[in-house]
Amino acid sequence: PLTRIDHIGIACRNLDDTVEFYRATYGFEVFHTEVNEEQGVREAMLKINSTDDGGASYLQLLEPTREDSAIAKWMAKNGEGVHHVAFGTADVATTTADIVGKGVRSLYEQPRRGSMGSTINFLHPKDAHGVLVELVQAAEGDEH
Ligand code: CMX
Ligand code: CO
Repeated sequence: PLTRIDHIGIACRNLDDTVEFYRATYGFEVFHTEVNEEQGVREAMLKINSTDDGGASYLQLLEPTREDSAIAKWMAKNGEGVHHVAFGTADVATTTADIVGKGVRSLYEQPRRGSMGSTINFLHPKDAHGVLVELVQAAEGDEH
């Protein structure tokens, strides 16, 4: 089952400027930063709250690292803004298979690496009422 909003993914042109906006405007601090070359992003995770499944909810600020990345292509069309919604699960492979069984396409055959050692998959926005959905299994022992 899906048990939390794990994060909301927000595309931005300049990560440092956007991090500073979220700090100065809302008081949200950076919890973690990393580069994910496979996804073509430099990202900052801002922790918003813990969740009752033992996990947490974050904002994920995403700056593209290359022009052919999903985020760069999306921003070329849409500009900055909300890019995807991520739901948390204890078992991303099983949850993805369950949802694929309901007729929704996943983007990957096998889960890939996400933020903070998590494993992730995505659901196609055209099968999900226009929302790109990410499914996230937190790293082992990484329940906050
Ligand atoms: N939300 C909603 N709809 C979206 C979308 C999004 N984020 N991205 C694309 N779409 C829609 C487009 O508007 C388009 O619709 P129309 O055909 O009606 O115009 C359709 O989906 C196809 O879009 P496209 O621009 O042609 O883009 P692609 O098909 O090449 O890629 C997608 C779309 C979802 C397959 C690609 O972005 C992808 O593989 N995403 C998963 C990986 C990812 O997003 N990584 C970055 C985040 C990493 C992280 O969270 O850790
Ligand atoms: Co994400």
